[in-house]
Amino acid sequence: MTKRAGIRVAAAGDIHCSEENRAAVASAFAEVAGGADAILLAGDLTTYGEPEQAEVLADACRDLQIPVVTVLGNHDWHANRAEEVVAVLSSAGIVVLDRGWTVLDCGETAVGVVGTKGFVGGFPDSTLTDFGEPILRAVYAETTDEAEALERGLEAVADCPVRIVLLHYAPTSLTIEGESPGIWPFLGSDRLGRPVVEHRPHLVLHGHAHAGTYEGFIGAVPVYNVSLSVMGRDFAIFELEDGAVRDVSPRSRAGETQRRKEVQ
Ligand SMILES: [Mn+2]
Repeated sequence: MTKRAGIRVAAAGDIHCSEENRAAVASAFAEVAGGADAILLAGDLTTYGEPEQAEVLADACRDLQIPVVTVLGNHDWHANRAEEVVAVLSSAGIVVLDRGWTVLDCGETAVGVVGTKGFVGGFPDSTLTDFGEPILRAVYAETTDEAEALERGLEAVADCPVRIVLLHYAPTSLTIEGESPGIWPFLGSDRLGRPVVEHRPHLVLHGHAHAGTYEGFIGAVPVYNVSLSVMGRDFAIFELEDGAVRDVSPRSRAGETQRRKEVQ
């Protein structure tokens, strides 16, 4: 690896592992690990949340020499076996953040990663309010809890020279543009973006919106939707140095986008 000043993180979301893409996932991870200091995954690691599908990702990561940090996505909950999925991933050394945070030691740079799945709730003009039936208010409260966890995590890593927020659901509508407006309330919530406004991490990553937009921002903070089908490549690569973020991703590979059209 050539010497460089900043640190490099590789990021991807909505990998949707299963036996069908085992070989492709393994080769993509082995390849990217040679040019990155860490891999960050924005959830929907599996197709339906089966532990056997998580094994595919675990096998791709087990022998890597760089840290892999992830959050879960809604797909990883579908079989209601999330605890087993997390156990499989953890056994391979993957750090699963759920309303949590971790500090990675990347050479001489401490990288604080604050991560949680996030949840639904919508954006201005399409927001779910805290009103009415208990079950609907419970949905609202779940998003509140996710946002508060981001707040706590960002406070915890405030002293890290590099701070990154990792989500599955979108914290801004800018990176879901391209999706049908009718489903925006299910793609994320701007309430997840409020801790970002206040704490100004260097980089925010999310997935989930497969037909969304790659690049957006919250205030001055860059936000990237790293869903595979948005990127049309296996990973985005970001270089972080002196508070600045540079997208140094390789060009997309022709033909990969179509192959990855899947439901959210
Ligand atoms: Mn999803």
